[in-house]
Amino acid sequence: MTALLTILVLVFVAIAIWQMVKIFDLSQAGNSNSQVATDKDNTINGYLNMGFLAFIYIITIWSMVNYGDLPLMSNSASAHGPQLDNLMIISMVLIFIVQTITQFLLHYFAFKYKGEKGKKALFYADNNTLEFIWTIIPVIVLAGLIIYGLFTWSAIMNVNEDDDPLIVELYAQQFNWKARYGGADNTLGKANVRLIDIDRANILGVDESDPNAQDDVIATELHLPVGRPVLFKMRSQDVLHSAYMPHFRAQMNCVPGMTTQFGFTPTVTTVDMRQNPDIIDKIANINRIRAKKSEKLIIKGEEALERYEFDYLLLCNKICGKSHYNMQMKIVVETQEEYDAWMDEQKVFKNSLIN
Ligand SMILES: [Cu+2]
Repeated sequence: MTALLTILVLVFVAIAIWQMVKIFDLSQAGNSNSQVATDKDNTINGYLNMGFLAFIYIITIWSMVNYGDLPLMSNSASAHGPQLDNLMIISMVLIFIVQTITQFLLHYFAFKYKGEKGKKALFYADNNTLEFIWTIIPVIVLAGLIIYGLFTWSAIMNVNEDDDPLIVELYAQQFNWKARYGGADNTLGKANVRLIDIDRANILGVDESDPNAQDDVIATELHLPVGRPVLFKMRSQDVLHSAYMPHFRAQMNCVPGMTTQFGFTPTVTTVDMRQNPDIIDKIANINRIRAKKSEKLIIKGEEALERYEFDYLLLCNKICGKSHYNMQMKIVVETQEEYDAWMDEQKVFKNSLIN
């Protein structure tokens, strides 16, 4: 922060000096140095402008070589994930091509028609064919992208209730998540923040009189059986949060006072994802960085960092307060048997209350 402020102060001081020099120049009587650019000025600026174009291209290539390897971009873990990744990749490739060409044209024409003594601009009023072409091409491309996006969106958002999805409530509060399962009947009991009773450990405000609520299970880890559609019902206790499950290409706002929903089918178990070569590379890289940091920590007499192991995560993606960055819950995708075994260990709602 101090560094940023120092830089800002230096920038403002530089601007002030520059402005003062300009005022001084202008106030000189019998000013001989003209404000009109000479051919030499224009040529220098023309080449600087082309140099800037080269700089943009070089920095783009450099970024792609150094940061272009995004293993998570091609390893979605949900049934709809590949559709969304396709949409993303098509959009990015299109934007990249259009940007590369238009950026070049912008700089090239500025260079080609730079001011020169004796060169006069041609007055060219309009050309309907040209205008038609540069209107219709973006219209077709954009309409195609938007319609494709809308179809993808509705395919993802329309959860078929006939598939008997597992119903899970994601409950957001500053700054943690809880997952609530419907129990044997797969039906969530009614809940309302007004029913929260901390003294009795009813932390989600579940309605104790609702028969559907009795076998509900509240967990601090989100376990999902692989291959079964899940329908999430999101609630928030306090402010806007956003349930973000990047590996499953899922995100939905959690809004106080209403229930939102998002459904997906997990397709890869946590165990299988840990075996994925891209993920192994990524994790190895993270652990290399951790090992390097640990060396420094040990020299300082502090504890070394733990080895990192891959896990799916539910993150909060709305800045919701001071511990927002750490608002997360582990997601475990497992086989139906493992899921059932885990569920058997959980306490049902009616037995979790303090009387
Ligand atoms: Cu949050």
